[in-house]
Amino acid sequence: MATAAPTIPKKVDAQTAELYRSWLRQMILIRRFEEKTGEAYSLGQIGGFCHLYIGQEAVAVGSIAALRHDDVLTCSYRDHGHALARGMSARGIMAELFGKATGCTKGKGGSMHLFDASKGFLGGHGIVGAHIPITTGLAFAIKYKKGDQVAVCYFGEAAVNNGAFHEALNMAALWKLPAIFICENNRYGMGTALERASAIYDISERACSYDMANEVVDGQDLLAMKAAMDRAVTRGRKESLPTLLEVRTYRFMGHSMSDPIHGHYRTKEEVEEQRKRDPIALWGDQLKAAKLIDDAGIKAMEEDVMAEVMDSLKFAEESPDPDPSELWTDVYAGSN
Ligand SMILES: Cc1ncc(C[n+]2csc(CCOP(=O)(O)OP(=O)(O)O)c2C)c(N)n1
Ligand SMILES: [Mg+2]
Repeated sequence: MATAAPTIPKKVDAQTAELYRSWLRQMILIRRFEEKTGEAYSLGQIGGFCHLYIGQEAVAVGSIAALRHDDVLTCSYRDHGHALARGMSARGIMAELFGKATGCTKGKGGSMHLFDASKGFLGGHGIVGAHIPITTGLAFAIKYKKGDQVAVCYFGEAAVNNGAFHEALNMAALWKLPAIFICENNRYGMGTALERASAIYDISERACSYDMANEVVDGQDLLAMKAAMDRAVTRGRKESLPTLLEVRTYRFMGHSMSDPIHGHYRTKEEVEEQRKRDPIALWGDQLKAAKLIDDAGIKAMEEDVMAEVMDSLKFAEESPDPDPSELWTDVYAGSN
């Protein structure tokens, strides 16, 4: 790892303590939300593809915590966690998964295409790597308009095999754009031509023939993720320079709902070993050690989160299907 792992300072003011607890709540929300998503999918309430983010929560929560509301981001189809971390409502996301009219894109996008321009959340993209050049374009637009926002792109390590990745990073480096490329290296890229896992390491070494700052980050460590992202955001805002973060993480579930958790291309032992570094448990333990929360506090948080998730489920179940005439409308017609 490039830098020593940051820890919670000895003295934390009340506002920071609240912020730290809110990150734990966000991660628990993503976890419980997706567990319910998995159940609803198995019951046939959710159709199409559905990729869970369980195990990777600290990446989205830690990095999005470093952003401003007017920054923009794109991500892959594994997008529920990023959308929740960005503050999109559990109701709007769950209804979208159910294909309902009240979903964040009126039921037109589904799991892989969550979108909310008002939050700078520009998708949810089903084509591996397609959103990487789009993000370079977003960063170009920011620089062209003399803004100080950053454009962030989350993608899996298998996207690095895509020519568009190299073009997009090359241009961002040459044009000195405020882009942050976050490679979520969860070790497996499924659904390749050979239908087998591609364990790919050292993305940074492969990718950084480009003139761009890069770091390898422990994605299960929330504070490490936040600190690396802070550095990348400062570089983007103050110097208009891009960054590549290769984040080492792991997904605890299968690639998608049709993929087994283990047995096919990874062993039960491997998954169990990785589960020992569950990002939620790690952050919860850090907060407890710093006496910023106790077991009763975590229990109350769990209950509060569960109420929010169950509310989103009820909302999605009771919401109407989109009217067929919606086939011809544009969710964002008239918006900028
Ligand atoms: C251009 C393209 N090729 C193939 C696919 C099929 N596909 C869907 S997910 C995936 C694996 C991607 O793995 P990775 O980028 O590591 O992301 P992860 O699923 O691990 O989050 C593939 C090959 C696709 N969606 N788009
Ligand atoms: Mg992967």
